[in-house]
Amino acid sequence: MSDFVKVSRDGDVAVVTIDNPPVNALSFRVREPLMQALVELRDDASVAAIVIACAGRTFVAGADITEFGKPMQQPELRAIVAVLETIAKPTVAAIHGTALGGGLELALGCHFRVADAGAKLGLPEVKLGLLPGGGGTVRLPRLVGALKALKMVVSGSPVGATEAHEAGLVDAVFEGDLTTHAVNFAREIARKGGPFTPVRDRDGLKGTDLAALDAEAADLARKARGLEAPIACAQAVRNAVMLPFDAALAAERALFVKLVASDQSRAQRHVFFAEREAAKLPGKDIVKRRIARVGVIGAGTMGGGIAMAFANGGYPVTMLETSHEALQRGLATIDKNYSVSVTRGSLTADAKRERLALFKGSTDYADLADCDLIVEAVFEDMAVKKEVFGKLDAVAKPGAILATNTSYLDINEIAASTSRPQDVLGLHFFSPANVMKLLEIVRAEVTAPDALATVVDLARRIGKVAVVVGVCHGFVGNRMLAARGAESEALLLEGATPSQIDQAFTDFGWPMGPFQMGDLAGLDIGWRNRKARGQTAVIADTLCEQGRFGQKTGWGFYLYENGSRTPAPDPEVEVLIRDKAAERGIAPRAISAEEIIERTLYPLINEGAKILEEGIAARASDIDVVWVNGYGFPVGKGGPLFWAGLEGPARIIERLEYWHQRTSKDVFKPAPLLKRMAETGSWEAGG
Ligand code: T1G
Repeated sequence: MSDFVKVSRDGDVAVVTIDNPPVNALSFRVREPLMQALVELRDDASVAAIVIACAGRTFVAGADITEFGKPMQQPELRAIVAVLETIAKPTVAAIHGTALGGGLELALGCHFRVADAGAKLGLPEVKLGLLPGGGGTVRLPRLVGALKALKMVVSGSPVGATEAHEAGLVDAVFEGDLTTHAVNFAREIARKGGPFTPVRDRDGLKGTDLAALDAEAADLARKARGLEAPIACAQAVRNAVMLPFDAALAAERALFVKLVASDQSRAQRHVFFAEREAAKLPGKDIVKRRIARVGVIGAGTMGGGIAMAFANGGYPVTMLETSHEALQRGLATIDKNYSVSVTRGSLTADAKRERLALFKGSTDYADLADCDLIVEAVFEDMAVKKEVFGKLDAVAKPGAILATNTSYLDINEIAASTSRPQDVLGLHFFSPANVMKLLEIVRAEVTAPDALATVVDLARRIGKVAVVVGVCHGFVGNRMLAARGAESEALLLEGATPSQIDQAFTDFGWPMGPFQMGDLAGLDIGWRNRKARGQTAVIADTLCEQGRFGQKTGWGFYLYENGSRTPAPDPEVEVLIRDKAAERGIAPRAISAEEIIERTLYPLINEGAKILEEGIAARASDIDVVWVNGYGFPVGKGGPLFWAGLEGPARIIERLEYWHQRTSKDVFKPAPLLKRMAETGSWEAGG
């Protein structure tokens, strides 16, 4: 008997309970006793059936990701599943919480799977730059069909118990005491008698429409944006259709071994743990404040999205606007956004009704008096912010957390304008706030630890990835973005075109380049920000002076015909760029994609190093989480500071010094911490 695998009996049914908190990962310390238990129970004639269940909040959430990259200790999951399939008596997996990756593969080794009504089942390995390595790509199609399996394996998204039941993945769904239901289910099956067909022999592949499968795979491949894992996943499912079972299993193994050693998977595993690390605050067991109702000031694009993010998390929201018209406009936009989700099928009409019922509109600050958290999302102007926080200070209840959604203003100054600076912090959402996962939480100098801990926990409850940062202009994300933006503009003047630069970024793995992104977000936002700071960007400013704000005005760096979102190069912009360059005596020259990446991403990394030196970010991995979740940095590269390790810090410094010499620009002056990282290989200050 082991601490991690316990065997109990309910009459002639044996229950094997895995107990490896927090998520019952299939670590070696679980696999070894599990294998032993299954062999013993297989050979124990007094046992008529076997149930595999888990203690704690979830079924097995996968292989132990921390073991990857290290020599694998035997037995491996594949060997355990192979033994499971030699067991003649019925085996039943009892699934509650999540059965993910190796956890679902273990369950696929059983003859039957029963699930709690709230359970989720999936193979998310692709999100770690991997593919299922325990037979999932070969067994799942035999249960749910090749097309369904392909979608599940390439998306990595789990399915609910009901959908799993409809698809044939689980045999029964229960409410209440799952283990008891599973034991009764197993006993009934055993009483009816076998033979019991292992999943490997099921006929789910019969009548597979290969053309449809290949079409789906091709469509998914187009969306992979340079990631290897989705392609490998599709190949493995196709192998399951085309090859005999064992040959397909061996092919899956070969693909797995290749991917697990890849830089992409190392990068994606880095991001997995970095997101969890980012939510850890210094100090133990800080008592969090109770958040029952949220107030949002401003019903514009950001305010509306923020309010939806909280309502989507189940929080009642009071929306405040200066006028009834503005309020109704904001609420109407929210209603429209939910209707779009219903039309798309990502939300039911009932859910829409439930969420809208959480909204209360007002034009009276007094109606915020019962809110535990109030988020301000008004015009980005310090005087306006201080006026709002002054009113909030007067009406908000003691202990309420007062948050600003500013994306660059000094939060210490805003906090100091109230009588309760310890309750003030920044909640920097990214547009659209109800969609973007990142939440940059800005701690001001005197923000109380319990206020911080409360909003970090709240972020997780509304499905956001939280990163805590300090106060500086632009915080972490926008400060680094400014370094990249300035060089993007300089490259235009020196001869590159917006399309050429954007192409270099999409080839690198970004969803879109800086100029398409600018047009999507609206060039006027950056313009207002630069004007507020007395800064200029000659080309972007000129475009804005002409009313070229991007998609929202149908023209920006690109043209958007008749409201389309497809950017078309605009010859007038290229003429404008050449004219501005000529005015500055800059002769155009050919610029390579390599130079574009070098001159935009190396300064970005360098700025990240400075941010770490200043303690604005607590960890290098926090900066990676900000860029992957807030700015579309390719997850397969792990974020800018992880990528710096792959790219080679010595090369980055050499090229920064080269450009520093040529341009005398500070953004190219290598930061001391970057130099130390090149020597030590670690971003940790003491590394
Ligand atoms: N291995 C190791 N540690 C894990 C882990 C795993 N599979 N899953 C979670 N943890 C740690 C996590 O780092 C955190 O640690 C703590 O558990 C709680 O996690 C052969 C190749 C299950 C939905 O991809 O998606 O199987 O920070 O904060 O929000 O084919 O964890 O507290 O120190 O995320 O409640 C496939 C990964 C693996 C699922 C729970 N499985 N996990 O979410 O808790 S590859 C996955 C999750 C594989 C096989 C292959 C989530 C969760 P710490 P948490 P949560």
